[in-house]
Amino acid sequence: MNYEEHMKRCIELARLGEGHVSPNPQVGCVVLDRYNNVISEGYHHEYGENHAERDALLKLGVEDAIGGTLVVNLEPCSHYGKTPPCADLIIERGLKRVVLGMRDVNPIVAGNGIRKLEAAGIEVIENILENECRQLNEVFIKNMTEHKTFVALKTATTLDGKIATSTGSSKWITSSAAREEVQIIRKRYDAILTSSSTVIADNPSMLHKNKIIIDRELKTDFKNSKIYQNGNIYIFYDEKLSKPQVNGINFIPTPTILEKIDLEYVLKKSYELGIMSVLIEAGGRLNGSILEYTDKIYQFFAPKIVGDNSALSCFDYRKVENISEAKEYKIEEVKAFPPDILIMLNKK
Ligand code: AOF
Ligand code: ZN
Repeated sequence: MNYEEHMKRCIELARLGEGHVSPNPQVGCVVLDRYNNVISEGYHHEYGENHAERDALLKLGVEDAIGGTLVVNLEPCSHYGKTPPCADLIIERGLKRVVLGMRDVNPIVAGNGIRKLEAAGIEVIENILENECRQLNEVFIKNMTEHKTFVALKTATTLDGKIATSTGSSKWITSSAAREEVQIIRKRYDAILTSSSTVIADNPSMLHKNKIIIDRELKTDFKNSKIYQNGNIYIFYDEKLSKPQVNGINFIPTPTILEKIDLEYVLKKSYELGIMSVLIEAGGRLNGSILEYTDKIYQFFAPKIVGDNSALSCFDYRKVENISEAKEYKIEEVKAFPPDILIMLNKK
């Protein structure tokens, strides 16, 4: 039996929960009867609600899944959390086989779900489309294993890597299809993160439920900048300044290193605030300085060339002499948003 097609469907179902399940993983599930016909599907819809396996099994009569197979992208849980253990329900419903994409990295579960199922005589098949399943839950994996916020970065440039001309003219480099995709990418992350320079230069709205702004010298206009008009706002500023009082804005005093905000502190604090992932949308200097903490890059390219050495670059923060000092990435995926393209890269 080839379970890959069913696992692909699990991943598709899991993605329906994107933007709603953080800090939990995205999980989808397909149930097959004893003749391998699909009889139910489910996914984790919302943080705190039923897990994917429970969502799929509760749609069936109590005897429907006897002798069947349950396919799921993550090891079924074995703990009492917001809901009882999925492994128990799978056993109760009489399934004979569980096919999974990856073991859970949550230490409370990690292997215990599999042990529980096997102890009940259920066959467990592991690692179906494991890489795809890991990719799907890269944020959850980083959170669980490193206790750190996942950092993604989006930039949109010309072929020569420019984000604006030397006068700051940048609207628009990419076309509408690419810009619509950016809205979708934003929803994937718990917060967006930008700098005072971007707020002052572009006055963007950056619609999102959580916005982090690095404003060391408290230079932005807290009353009138569009970015402050909605969402939860967190402003990181130099701890040596006195804390401003503006309704609805959280000002976070931050240590500096050589007159620059300590980015590691910003990310650590964000994690403590429950922000499990951020999307950086900023200019060349912040993009460059935060690269060392960046797990993933979304780079849109428009088929345009500025050709001006003093135009603003997307990563512009240091002097490099030898090409061997260049940071290297792995291309995960390339997608067309005509006339532009998107390259998704992960840390090597
Ligand atoms: C989910 N959805 O479909 C599966 C999860 O706090 P709880 O009770 O919701 O448990 C969350 C943990 O359950 C999560 O960290 C992961 O280890 C496991 N599996 N979680 O949110 C699911 N299958
Ligand atoms: Zn569960």
